[in-house]
Formats: sequence, structure tokens, C-alpha cells
Amino acid sequence: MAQRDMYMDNAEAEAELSTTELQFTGEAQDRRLAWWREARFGMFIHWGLYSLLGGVWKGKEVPGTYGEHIMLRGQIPAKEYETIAEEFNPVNYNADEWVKSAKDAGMKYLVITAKHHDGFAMYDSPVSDFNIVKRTPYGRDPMKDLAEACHKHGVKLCFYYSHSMDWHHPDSQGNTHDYPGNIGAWDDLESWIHDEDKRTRYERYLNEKAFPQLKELLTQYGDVAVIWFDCGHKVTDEQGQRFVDYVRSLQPNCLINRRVRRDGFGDYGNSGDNQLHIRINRRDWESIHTMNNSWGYKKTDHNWKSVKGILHNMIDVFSLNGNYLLNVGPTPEGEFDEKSKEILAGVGRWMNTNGESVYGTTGSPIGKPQWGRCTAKGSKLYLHVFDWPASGKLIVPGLRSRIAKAYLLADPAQAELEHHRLSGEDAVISVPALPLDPDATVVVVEIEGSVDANPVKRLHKQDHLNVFGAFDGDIQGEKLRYDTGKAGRDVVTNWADANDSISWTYRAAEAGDYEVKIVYGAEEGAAGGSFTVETAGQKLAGQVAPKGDGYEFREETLGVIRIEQPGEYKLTVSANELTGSVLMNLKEVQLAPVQA
Ligand code: H79
Repeated sequence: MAQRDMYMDNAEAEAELSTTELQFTGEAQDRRLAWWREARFGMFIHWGLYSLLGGVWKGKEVPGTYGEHIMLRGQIPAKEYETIAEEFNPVNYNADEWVKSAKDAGMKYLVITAKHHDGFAMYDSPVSDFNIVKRTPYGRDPMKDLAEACHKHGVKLCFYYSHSMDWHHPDSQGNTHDYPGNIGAWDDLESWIHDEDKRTRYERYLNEKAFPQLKELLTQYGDVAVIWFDCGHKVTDEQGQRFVDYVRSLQPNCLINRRVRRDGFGDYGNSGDNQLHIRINRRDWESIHTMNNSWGYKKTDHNWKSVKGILHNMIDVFSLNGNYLLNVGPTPEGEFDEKSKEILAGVGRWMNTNGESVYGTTGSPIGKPQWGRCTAKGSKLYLHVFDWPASGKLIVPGLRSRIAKAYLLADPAQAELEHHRLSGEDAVISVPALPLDPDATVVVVEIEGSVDANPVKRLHKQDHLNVFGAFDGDIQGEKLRYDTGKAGRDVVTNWADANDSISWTYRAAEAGDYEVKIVYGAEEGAAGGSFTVETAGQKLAGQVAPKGDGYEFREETLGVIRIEQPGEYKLTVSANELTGSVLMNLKEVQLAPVQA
């Protein structure tokens, strides 16, 4: 848990903020955030000296996922790392092309690494000559061109600045291979805040480099829309607040992400790096994702996501009222690689047709429908259908408002789709036999009056498998907790207490039979036991069969349950007996309709 908390801020904590705290941040923040809430979609760019190495040092791949951490993971001495600058010459860099490709992909803002943890400034920094203008044959300031291109094309310019860590400065944090007396990469606050020497020297780094460089970034490039800070767990509340105040004093409209310190600081929050699954619909948050695994260019990283996967991920975030930043790691020559360009083009094609369902929208009022996701704007709901209904009948679950009109967003004629009410809670829309876009087809629903909806999950009797994912369930108990939500980690884990359970609420619109399946991982030698799945007064028993590392998922069919009456029900998975130190990592429960 500590490991996880280190580098993400807590998505759930906002719900616990008192109303006075919210009022305190209210109006000015609303004004600052207006463009950002409208924008929804941006580009992240990780580009620095590390891009030149592409994850390889002296012919060997350095361990670790992130190319931009090579200096630390490879324990490369600062003096040696400095020398690679002599080969950094991104002659193919064309700021206009970068900004245009962001714009073509539908992105409204761009966040670029002005300085990452390695301490190298990718701009003209009078404060530290460890910068691209002074140390490379390129000798120019790429941020100047980028600022111009952004301002020209109407894309917001934002800077990532590593404030808390700097592996080059002798008094900062992280680099103990050159500076053994420094604060280590894994050291927590407690380890140094009472250490006079470490604290004084760290303050010197802040005063000598971090604050003055921020001033450069906020005075040399015109309007900066966001300063994107990282690893705020490494600074004190007081230091974090100083960063906030300093940015505000230089550019009062510039947004600050919460990683400047932690919850309660800055303007908006972030989920974890590459976190795919998030639990709640919160105000003003941003999800950040790479196209492969690394942020900075890495020659050996070929684990590219599909356009469809990225689109589903993005739309999921939008439906939870979040913004989405998609990362590109340009090459040392200053170009986007072919694969990144291909992905951007695919995403751009979708955004070009469906952008209306993204910009200025807010999260779903109807929860997470089984067939996809939903976003909303004014009197329109945008239904993002991932799983097209074979019957041609798309059920809009929990929509109590009357539908005035329904049509396909990609249809320029906006031909009306037939629709009718199933009940006070549900409506149904007749859709064509095939989706217009197999990745995600958007159905627009115009409603009468304001939105009246029920977000409780509705059970489907045809077309869709009913999936109850761990991240959508509510945990009861002491030990059980949500995993990181990263790829393959969308489970509840640490099921170490037999009294713990997880449950979901759902609504059945009609009677029916469902086959119950459970999907879980269980580590050999660690997990094991028995459990019960209970719903609508019926119980099904199961036995955990351990296999692999706890994330090798297996599916087990437990039996059939019958829903006799329409109504709201609870589905609960509880432990009976633990035979290992934990029960299992539960991923999901499925209710598959059984045709009578
Ligand atoms: O910029 C990207 C990552 O490089 C950055 N956040 C995204 C946006 C990031 N910095 N740190 N982390 C993510 C989390 C990893 C932290 C650690 Fe470590 C890995 C702590 C210890 C091992 C980094 C490498 C700090 C010390 C070594």
C-alpha cells in the first residue's frame, strides 16, 4: 500500500473533503479550470537526454520499465551522463508538426517534460547550464518553437517539471550513487525532515534550481496552461505550498496538478501512472497513459496498446468525468516514431467523428452500462457502445427522462432511431444490425428536461454478459483492498480475513435464470480456501484452486441462480474458510443469461 501511495494521489479522498474546503477552493478554481474541463483530452510528451539512450547503456538494456529512469536504474554517474549531451542533436525536430499531430488527434493541450528527474533542462535555462542549449550540438531551445506552435494552433502549452527529484543536482533527492549523503530514491519524508544536513541541502536545491527554473518556465514562454508536477510525496506540505504560491504569483491562471504535493494541494488530481481502473466519479481528475510501457523513448519496448484498447480506456475515463493524457516518447532525432503516429492517427479518426461526445462533457448519469459507457452534455447523453447488441435493441438502463430523439453521432443526416420505453426506469433504442465503428459507436440521446437517471447496474437478459468487476464492488472488512488498478491488477487483493466480503447492488428488470461464473487468481502456496456467492436469497459455493502467481486468472462456473421478481438485489462474495494466508485475488463475477 505504501508503495502505491508513493506515486499516486488518492482518488477517493476528495469525497471526504469537507464542504468548507471545497468552498475555499471554489470560484477562482472554477474559473481557472474552465478550459481544462472543456478540453478533456491532451498529449503528454516525454523527451530528454534519456531519449538518446532509449533504455540501453553501453550495449546493455537497463532493467526497469521506464526509459526516462535510466540514469538511476543504470547507476550512471552524473559526469558520464553529462557527456551524452554531446551527441544529442534532434535535427528533425519540428514543433509545428508535433503540435499539428496533437491537434489532428483531437488533443487540446500538450504537456512536455521541461525537466525530468535526470535534471536536464530541455530549454534555455540561465539558472543551470545542464541544458539543451548549452550542452548539445543542437544548441537551440525547442520549447521556444513549441510555445510558438502551440500559441499559433490554439493548443494549450503545459510543462512537466520534476520539482522534488533531480538526479544531477548535488543536493537534491534520488541520486545516492554520486552523492551518498543525499536523500535516497526510496527514502520517505520521515527519513530526512529531521536531518539538519539533508534538509538544509535539499532546501538549497529547491532555492537554487527548482524555484528559479520554474520562474524561467513561467516567464520565457508566454502563457503556460499547466505546470505538471510529479512525486509530491517527496516534499513537505510547506514546500508543496511554496510551489503552489510561487506558480500563482507568476501566472495566476496556470493550473497545478495535485502531485505538487498530495490531496488538498493544486487544482486537479491524477490517478496512478498507467492506472486503467478507477473506482469513483470525482471532480477534476486526469488519467495518464503510455502507448507502450515506457514514457520516454525506449528501443526495446514493443508492447504497444491497440487503438481500440486506448479508445475504450479514454472513453471510460471521460465517463468518470476525467481528462485523458496520452503519452508520446519522441526519438532522439526529434520525431514521433511510426507506431505512435499510427496510434495517434487511429485515435484522431475516431475523435474527428465523435469529438462532440467528448469535449465539454461530464461523467455518466446512468453508471456503467454493460454495453459500454456514457457521457453527458446539457440535454444530450452520448452512449458509447463497445458491445453492439446482436438483437438490434439497445437498452438504455436507468434513463427515467423521456427521450426526444435518438440518432447515430456518425450519421450526418441524424436519421432518427426508433425508441420506446420499457418501463419507468428503462428505454430501448432500435439500432442498425452492425455498428458504424466496431471500436465504439456513439448513439446520441436527446432528452426532454433535465436528466433523471438511476445509476444502479441493470441486469441484461440478452445480448450482453453481465460482468461485476472488482473495482465496481464495495468492500466490507478490514484486510481486503483494491489492487493498483493497472493492467491485470483490477482485482481485490489481500483477502486475509475470512470475515471480509465484496458486494454489488444491481437491478433486475424482469425474472430470469443466470449462470454464475467467477474469475480469480490465486497464488500457489499462498492462497486457498472456500467461498460463497450469494444473491436473491440463493447461495453457490466455490473452492479456490491456486495456480501461478496470483494473477493467472481462472474462470469457474458455480451454478445457476434464478431471479423470481424484478427489483434491486445485492450480489455478495464472502469467504467461508481460508486454507492459505489469503483467499484469492477476485477479478469479477459474471452472470450469463440462460435462455429458457
Ligand atoms: O514521468 C513518468 C514517470 O517517469 C514518473 N511519472 C510518470 C508521469 C514517475 N516517477 N516516479 N515514478 C513514476 C514512480 C516510480 C518510482 C520509483 Fe524509483 C521507482 C521509486 C523507486 C523506484 C524512480 C526510479 C525513483 C527512484 C527510482
